[in-house]
Amino acid sequence: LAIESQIRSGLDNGEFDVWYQPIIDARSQKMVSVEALVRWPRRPDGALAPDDFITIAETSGLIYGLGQFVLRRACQDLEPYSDLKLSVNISPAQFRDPEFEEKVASVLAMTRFPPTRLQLEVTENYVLENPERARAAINNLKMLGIAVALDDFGTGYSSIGYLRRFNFDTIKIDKSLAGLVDNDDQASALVSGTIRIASALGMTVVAEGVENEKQMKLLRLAGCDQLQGFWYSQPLPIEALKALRQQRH
Ligand code: G
Ligand code: G
Ligand code: MN
Ligand code: NA
Repeated sequence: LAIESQIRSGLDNGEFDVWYQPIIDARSQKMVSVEALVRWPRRPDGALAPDDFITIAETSGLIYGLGQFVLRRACQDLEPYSDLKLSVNISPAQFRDPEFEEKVASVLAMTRFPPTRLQLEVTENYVLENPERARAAINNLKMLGIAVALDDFGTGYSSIGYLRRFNFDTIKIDKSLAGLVDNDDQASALVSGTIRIASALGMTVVAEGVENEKQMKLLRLAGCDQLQGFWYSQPLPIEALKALRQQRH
């Protein structure tokens, strides 16, 4: 409860930040997109990990306000950089709001951010929780021109079947799987099989958690379209992202 009320006052007092991790085109090695990641540099006891406060925000209903904040801030920050797409994480709880799609549309209108530059990342939990609502929401978003990505693929029950049943534009192979390609043959086979199937279904394939050159090369060779990870960059504040973008343009 203590953290809950701190999140609430943190939102009121503008304590949250949004950082951006570059997503790199595997062929050109240029930055083509960024993933928005919320940060809370909380005083006086230091930063609290997003995993922890997002869980609390989800169970307390504060995720609606936090999610709106992240989307609005990210659209505002990225609007001027028309060569970059923007990918934003959405909690399953946010989709329970029947007006979710309308709220996204109104943030886009308010920030003048083109829907075709926005992608929303959802995890399979979201699809499992309410498949009918998931299908409808994904289709509504796509009708607005927004892309939808299946995040964290390779954790949990991740099934190839979801790729077909729901019209995901993008699949993001989780770092716990993609990060093994340089030293685990089974993981490597799983990754290349996933890439082949997703590509055949017309999806963009992104590998997360790329931490070294060998992984980068193996994932590129296996057919990943885009790469993301510490090998390229940590998540960065908007000013640092702007500086890096000049170099990778
Ligand atoms: O950097 P990293 O520690 O940011 O993120 C930890 C986890 O928190 C990841 O699973 C990530 O998807 C999630 N996360 C980060 N930012 C957001 C956000 O704005 N909304 C939601 N729902 N999840 C986020
Ligand atoms: O769950 P999701 O995929 O949205 O979470 C992204 C998380 O992965 C963030 O916490 C981000 O900081 C972290 N991350 C990004 N790149 C790397 C990487 O190369 N290695 C590791 N270990 N984590 C990473
Ligand atoms: Mn993500
Ligand atoms: Na992930």
